[in-house]
Amino acid sequence: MGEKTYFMIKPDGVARGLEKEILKRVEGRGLRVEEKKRIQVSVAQAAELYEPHLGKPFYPGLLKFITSGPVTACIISGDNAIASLRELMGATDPLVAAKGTIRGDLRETNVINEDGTIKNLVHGSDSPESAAREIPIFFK
Ligand code: DAT
Ligand code: MG
Repeated sequence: MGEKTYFMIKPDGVARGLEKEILKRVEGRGLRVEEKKRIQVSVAQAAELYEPHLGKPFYPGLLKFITSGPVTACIISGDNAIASLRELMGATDPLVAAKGTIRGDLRETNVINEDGTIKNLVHGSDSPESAAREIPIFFK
């Protein structure tokens, strides 16, 4: 069944010039890049995106990291797009992300920022509810 999901190449991925390589993997998976734009995430958008993590110890660092430089915001569509993209992304911690995943294959040596934030290259909605909530934060 066709689905849409919110996907974002985070500041570390953009800064390292990995957009093409990452989107090639997404398309190689049979998924479609419906929308794509290079943006600077505002603090308001960051707070809305990461609202489910409010109160966690890494929340302030998360906001700081995602607003630290340009990102590539995307809408990705396709069969089972949400789970398929999550599988392609790999585990949250790049050090344990499997080979063949974006986070596992493209991670840098030092994956932790000074404030403990994880540089894991990409974001993808984790459920249909999250996708429905996250897409309108970035695409009107
Ligand atoms: P994911 O991005 O795999 O969906 P998540 O939604 O649990 O993971 O967390 C959102 C982001 O927050 C994640 O990409 C990196 C950061 N993060 C999560 N857990 C963390 C932790 N224990 N320490 C530092 N940063 C963390
Ligand atoms: Mg998440």
